[in-house]
Amino acid sequence: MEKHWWHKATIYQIYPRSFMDSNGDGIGDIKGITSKLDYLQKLGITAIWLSPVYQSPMDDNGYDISDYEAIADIFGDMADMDELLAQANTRDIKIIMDLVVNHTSDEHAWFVEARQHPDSSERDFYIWRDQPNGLTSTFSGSAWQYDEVSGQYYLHLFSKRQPDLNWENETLRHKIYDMMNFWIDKGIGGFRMDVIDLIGKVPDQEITGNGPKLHDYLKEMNRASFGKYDLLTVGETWGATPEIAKQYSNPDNDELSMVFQFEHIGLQHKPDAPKWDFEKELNVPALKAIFNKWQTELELGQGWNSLFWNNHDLPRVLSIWGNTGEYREKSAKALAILLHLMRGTPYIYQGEEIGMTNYPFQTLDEVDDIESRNYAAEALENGMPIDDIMDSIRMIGRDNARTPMQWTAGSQAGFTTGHPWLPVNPNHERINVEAALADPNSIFYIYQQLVTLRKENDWLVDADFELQETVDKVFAYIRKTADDAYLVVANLSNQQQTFDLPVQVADVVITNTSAPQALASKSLEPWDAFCVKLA
Ligand code: TEU
Ligand code: CA
Repeated sequence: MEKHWWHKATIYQIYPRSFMDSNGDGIGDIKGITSKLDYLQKLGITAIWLSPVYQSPMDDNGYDISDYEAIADIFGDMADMDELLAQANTRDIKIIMDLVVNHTSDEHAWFVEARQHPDSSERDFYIWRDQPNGLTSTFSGSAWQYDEVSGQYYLHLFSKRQPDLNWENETLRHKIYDMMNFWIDKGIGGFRMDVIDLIGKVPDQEITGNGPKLHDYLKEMNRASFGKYDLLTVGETWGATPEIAKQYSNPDNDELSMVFQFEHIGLQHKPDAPKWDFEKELNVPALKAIFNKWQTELELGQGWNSLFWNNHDLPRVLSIWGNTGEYREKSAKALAILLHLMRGTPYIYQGEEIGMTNYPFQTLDEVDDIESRNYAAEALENGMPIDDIMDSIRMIGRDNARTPMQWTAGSQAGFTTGHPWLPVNPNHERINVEAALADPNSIFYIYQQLVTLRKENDWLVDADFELQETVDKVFAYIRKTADDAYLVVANLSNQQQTFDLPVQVADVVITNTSAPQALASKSLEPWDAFCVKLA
């Protein structure tokens, strides 16, 4: 299998609004990111996935783009972006841009023209119908918005201010490819592709994900833009199965490098229920089965996966699946060791490396995210008690991932000298970068060690995955090559668990406990996790 740089890379996701504010307006910005590159270089990551910084009315915090080739004023300007690229590249850190091309903002020039002039060529860049059908928006309500200028409805699978693009229109597609080449020519390291599985939609048949022309469009995009370069392209594909993931990421298919699939994340809510109907406890056996499927059915050379617990849309993993009390640090290390030693490219979401947690939102007016606000409005209308609504938002609302990065124990966690756009978590007094760097046993140094292990060990890419039979709450697997075998074990519970696997240890690779003792005693303390090389 041809190896690429991203097979051994670890990627760090930055949500620019919340990472670092350089000018005191309470909003993170590009200069703030540049000022923290030395920290990221210390962590050892190879690339940054930068959530959108383009011009936007910020209806969905930048996932509603009004100009793909301009920087939003609150984040800085194109000179700042060029400086970030230059400063990152001198540190061998690539910048992966967020490509949001399922939809634009309703303030994009194309949509303004399309809406005002129904006979314009831009009209067909979007999806207009005389009557709505049953399609609904992820952000609540119908996916069709009536527009009085033309008396038609336009499609928006997300907010009313995010009209879906019509990928059937060839002119539109080539304008997207031109924009992608504008960014490629700036020396970026690749693209994360927002809800890319939706661009093949067939609205009249109410088909949204995995539409019939989806892979044709991706092959055309590959040929017209990134295919000529060694870039990382990762598609956000909520509905992917291992078979579909092979279509996207088989090197012979000339589509993408890898996918973000979310089957494990689906365990955060009840089956076939909206995310707000969250599961209170991690179903470890189900988690093992999902990872076993993905690790074995996406065979080496036939496709490639990402590995993640967190992103800007998800609750902090410690709050929903880990422990935020006495085992906060130990559970964070266990989850990191378990995930990063599988096959795939790991993604670290800002603050995950220091064990940041959800935020204790008290009232609705503390909540910013349009998805949560629309959910709350709809749920209130349906008579749901505000306390139940706030329970859901506190556990699984997207703002939990978007509270400011916690740099110090000081004022506003060192994120801003002004008033932050979203409140800083009070626990920043003990959970912050400064404290983490000063503590050799911090979560940070486990992540740093995992990042280095991946860079230095081919087995992390090549070795096969064999799930081990264990008690429910223990997740154990062996990574095996022709010559070596590595055992990874994690007790994903607050209780002691038995673990009896007769093995000979040749070497301890990484651990948050005393691995040999745990193996000898045939029992694991809460959140014990380790990797050992087998004799
Ligand atoms: O998210 C895709 C998406 O569907 C998520 O919004 C997800 O369904 C939901 O958050 C689950 O809680 C991408 C971006 O990551 C997200 O931030 C954007 O809001 C969305 O697309 C629209 O661009
Ligand atoms: Ca700022």
